[in-house]
Amino acid sequence: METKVPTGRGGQRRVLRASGQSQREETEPAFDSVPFSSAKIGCFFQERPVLKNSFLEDALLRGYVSRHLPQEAVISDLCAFGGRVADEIDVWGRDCEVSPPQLVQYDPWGRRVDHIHTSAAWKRMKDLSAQEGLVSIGYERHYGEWSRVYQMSKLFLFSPSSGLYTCPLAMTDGAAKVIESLGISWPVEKAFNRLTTRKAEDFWTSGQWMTERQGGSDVANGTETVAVPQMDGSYKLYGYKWFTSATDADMTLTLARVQDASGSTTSGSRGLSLFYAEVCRDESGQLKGIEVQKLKDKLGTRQMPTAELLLDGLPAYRISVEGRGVASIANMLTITRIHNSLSAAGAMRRVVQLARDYATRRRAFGKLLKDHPLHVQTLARMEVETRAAFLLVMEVCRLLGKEETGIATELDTHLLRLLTPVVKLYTGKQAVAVVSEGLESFGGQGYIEDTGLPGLLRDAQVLSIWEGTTNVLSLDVLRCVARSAGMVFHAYFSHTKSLLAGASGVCTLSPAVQAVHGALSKLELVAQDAITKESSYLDLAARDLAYSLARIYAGALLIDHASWKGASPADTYTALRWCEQDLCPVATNKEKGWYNPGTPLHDAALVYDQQTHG
Ligand code: MFK
Repeated sequence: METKVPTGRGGQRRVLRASGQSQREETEPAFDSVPFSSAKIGCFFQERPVLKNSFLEDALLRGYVSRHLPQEAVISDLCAFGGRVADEIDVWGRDCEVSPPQLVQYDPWGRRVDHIHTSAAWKRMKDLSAQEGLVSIGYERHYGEWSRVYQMSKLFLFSPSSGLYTCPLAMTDGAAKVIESLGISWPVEKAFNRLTTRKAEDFWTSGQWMTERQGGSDVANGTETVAVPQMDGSYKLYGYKWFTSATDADMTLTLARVQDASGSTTSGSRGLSLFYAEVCRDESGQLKGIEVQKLKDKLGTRQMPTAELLLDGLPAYRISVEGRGVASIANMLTITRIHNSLSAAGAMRRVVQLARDYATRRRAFGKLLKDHPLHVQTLARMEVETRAAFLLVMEVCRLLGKEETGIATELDTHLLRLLTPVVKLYTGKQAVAVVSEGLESFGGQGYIEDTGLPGLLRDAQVLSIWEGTTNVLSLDVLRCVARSAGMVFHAYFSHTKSLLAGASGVCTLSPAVQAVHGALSKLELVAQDAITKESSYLDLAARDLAYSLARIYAGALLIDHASWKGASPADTYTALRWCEQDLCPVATNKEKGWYNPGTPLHDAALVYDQQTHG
């Protein structure tokens, strides 16, 4: 038992403590002058990083939009949306993370129901996506060839706060694109209207169920799902879809092999057709033709339901010519890969924005982090990577917009085909590196779950995996070079040179321009030499080739942006710094003999080294 007596002099207070029958008087420090006495948690609290309007905070995005799409309506919409993301939506995104989806397979009476319960915030994201036009802007085309840039700029602001709702939007956009390219008619006309509406009550999202048990890369050989023709011209699908993301979608596009009258199917890519199916329930409340086997336990992207599905007679319609499934779904892959790249750039931008804000609040070694040049150097390196990623992504959006409004030249179309996998693979890798570095800039707090920061890294890790891994996409680059008989390269070289031409009179940029010209010359030599090489040699060089294409092109884009009349000194500095790196690693590594016939043997001997020592 103790009694506190008012504070005496010197910041001390007297305390009467009971001791047996008597009382003794002691002194102890007063709370207001000595920390850790009463509340025991001290009185210093680190200020958190503050998310501000991501449009106003992003000088490059604002510059890019002012340059290419200076319409007042667009700028004010992006500005308002950037504010909404910070003030309202970001909290919903966090709710999606802390309230992940749950699967209820059976009702209390034992009936199979397969309900995927998602959070209220996830559902709000769906309504918001329709109302803000996050898919529809790309199809309304009010801004002609720049409509995609507008749509993707908005998604860029949304992505890191979206609680991964950008994933269903990517597939929704991809499905709309496939339907549009195949023809908007029965049975997909209604679906197209719903995918591209601004009315929340009508809006549908789509899945893209491509991956089966044998894997998601080698789709041609890994797809076992069969399509059994029905009397009315429709099909029933039977198969096991191993990795279906955003499984709460209203419809899906998926691949299957049509069974002939004898029950046989055609193997390989030629046997695959594309199907459209609605995800709906029968009168008893059961999913029609689908059983949700389980939700996947993933490293990140936990906000979003990803499931294993048994297709057990799923009613579907074939929407491609028989055997043209892969070629038909390729349009979806183009769109989802662009969205993937956008998410990568968005994640980088977010972590840089938070880190630079934090550096104005966090004090260490006697000064704010922003006053430590080494810290700011690190942030500047992240900023350079982020700017390059942003311009790469916007470039594919620009080309996509041209293609969709019928004004793309043949070279533009080749360039879009080449750059889509290149940008996806490069930004996916950059995102992991930049977000990881970003977490470090918060010290230990970057590793603490409820700051929301670690989720950025977990979610970034998927970006190099889904929609084609780095190696699968590098090989896709080789395939599109071969299929176009080199035309994609021709488009690449000519457009890169035209980007540089605009900067020829800008002397501050000349070291960067020279570096890109030099790298292009090296790349041209590698390409000429490659024609004479075996495919095994080319495969080994594929990843370095893709990286070279990305780095050189990003250099040209940064230079082009820096030579625009509205550019800032920071734009010039970015271009110079970017172009100081090895822009053409394929030439560098070729010189080292990395693709020579003996190298794979050495690689394998190293990887499987079993030698015991001593
Ligand atoms: C935040 C946003 C993220 C979005 C999240 C979505 C989550 C969903 C999770 C997943 O679904 S992950 C599954 C991802 N899987 C892939 O991305 C597949 C990776 N594998 C490939 O890309 C392979 O290269 C491919 C399956 C396409 C290879 O299949 P094939 O049958 O060996 O293709 P082939 O023979 O090379 O090409 C067949 C046709 O398609 C050809 O047309 P033609 O017959 O007219 O000549 C090709 O030109 C065409 N094609 C193939 N790839 C193309 C393409 N066309 C355009 N672009 C492409 N990329």
